[in-house]
Amino acid sequence: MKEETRIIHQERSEQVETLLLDTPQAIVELSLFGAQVLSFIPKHDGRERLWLSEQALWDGSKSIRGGIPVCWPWFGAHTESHLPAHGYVRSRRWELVEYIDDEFGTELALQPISSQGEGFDGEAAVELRLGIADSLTLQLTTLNQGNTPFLLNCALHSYFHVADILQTELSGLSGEYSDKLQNWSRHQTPAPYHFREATDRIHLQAAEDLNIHCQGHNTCIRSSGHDSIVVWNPWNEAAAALPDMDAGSYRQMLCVETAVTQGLTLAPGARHQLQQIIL
Ligand code: TA6
Repeated sequence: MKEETRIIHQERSEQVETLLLDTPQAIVELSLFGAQVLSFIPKHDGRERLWLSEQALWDGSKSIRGGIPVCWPWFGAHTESHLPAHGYVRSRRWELVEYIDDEFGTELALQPISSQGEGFDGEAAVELRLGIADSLTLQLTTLNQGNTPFLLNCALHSYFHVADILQTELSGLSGEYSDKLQNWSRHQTPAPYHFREATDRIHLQAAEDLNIHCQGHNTCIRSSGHDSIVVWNPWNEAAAALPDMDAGSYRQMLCVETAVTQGLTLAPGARHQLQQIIL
């Protein structure tokens, strides 16, 4: 008989309720604030794949620093500068709308309490599906429920844990990237891809299979439905300037994000699915 998944409700704070899912294959912590996965530990190797800041804010005032924030319906800054970066659903409450636990694994679907917000005129339904097995699958689906097309950008902004960024290599990327730290100028992807300074890049090719290698460990990231891969590490100075990150903690993290950054037009009735699988 299949071992059952155990679900423990936790309160990180009054504002942030999380579900600890102890499945036969993995342990996952999921915050209902932002539908943000905070931890993914496959049982076959017991290694945490995600990074979560020790200084993360749990007061619901902003998105939690770490895990997998869901950026939607825009990525980065909005043209209206008073609006939050990366959209509004990462700092909204989501509800669990479906739960399946069978021999293939554990599956959950979540929807934000509302998908409408300032800065976005579309009539959209958005859903995040999580599949927990030996791997973690995240599927972010957007459906245009209105009568007019809208422009969509979005990302699964994953923070991966690395033992030491100075000994980390990222493989699977090639072609050009646009560098936010150099006024968005274009550069060739380095090979091998190592990290020695602040890095904030939008890789413009939709690479499907990436690997983060560090000290003999390998984390695989499979993406689909994207037009870019975003790679970010703030390094010590920019990390120290953030209210929710320690200066030294940049050494243990690397963001590799499956993203739509170049704007996708979704016609009435059309559906878009952004997917990231972590192994
Ligand atoms: O995805 C990279 C990035 O857009 C960086 O420019 C950096 O600012 C990071 O995301 C974090 O953004 P946040 O709004 O969560 O502080």
